[in-house]
Amino acid sequence: MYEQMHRALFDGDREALEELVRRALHAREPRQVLEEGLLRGMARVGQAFKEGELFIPDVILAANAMKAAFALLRPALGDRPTYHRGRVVIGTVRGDLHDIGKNLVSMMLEGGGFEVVDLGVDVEADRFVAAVREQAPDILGMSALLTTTMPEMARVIDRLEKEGLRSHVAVMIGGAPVSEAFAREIGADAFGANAAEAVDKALALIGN
Ligand code: B12
Repeated sequence: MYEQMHRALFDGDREALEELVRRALHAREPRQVLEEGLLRGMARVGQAFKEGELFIPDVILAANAMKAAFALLRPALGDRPTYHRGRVVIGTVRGDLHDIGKNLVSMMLEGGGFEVVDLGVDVEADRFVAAVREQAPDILGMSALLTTTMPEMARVIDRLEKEGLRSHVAVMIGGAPVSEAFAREIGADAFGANAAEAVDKALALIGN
């Protein structure tokens, strides 16, 4: 069944993927469907893109199918009784339009009991700063998938410092090219390698 999901992602076949996810949810754990079905499938799409087997339009179709499948999984993942643990403002940094990972992190954080304010993609430093001022989140999450947009994370942290807001919010960063070392280098408080780790790190940051 997971193999079929990977195939549907490869083919960008949204309807087939949705149907497979609906069926899987009767028999499997939602978290397993997410990890074994969708995430592993998307990793294979990424690999095929890198090797020139798939092209950008294929990846966009796969991404759209993935989004639709997430939407079906979301209620199942968030089904457990949750309570308000803290607020997270999250976004993909300026110049970067990748949002699949960020959306997944948002979804898992919500499932983990956090209130999430999602600023979307291509978010300017000014907007991050304004959101921290207005929403007073416990955590600011930033995502970057391009090596060229990673420095934008440092710029946002600088701006928070200049505005006197840095001590009011913990900063957590992630995205495929981002690392623990980079997080330390730019003065972020945490790095999450994947959505599950993002939840663990967020809980640690708020002292849970
Ligand atoms: C899908 C995709 C696209 C889609 C994006 C669709 C969308 N709505 O997101 C499209 C086709 C639009 C696209 C465009 C481009 N892309 Co692209 N894309 C990818 C691809 C194949 C998969 C990314 C993905 O969604 N992965 C699945 C998710 C679940 O994983 P993730 O994003 O890593 O997120 C996880 C963790 O990183 C972490 N995480 C992520 N964010 C955060 C945030 C926090 C706070 C935390 C704690 C954790 C966390 O948790 C997530 C869940 O587990 C990658 C290849 C790859 N292997 O990453 C290339 C890739 C990122 N793209 C790349 C490139 C070059 C581009 C383009 C420049 C291509 C072009 N020539 O136009 C454009 C740039 C557009 C722009 N300005 O942003 C390169 C980047 C190379 C580099 N070193 O910078 C990659 C690596 C492909 C490659 N090997 O060349 N892309």
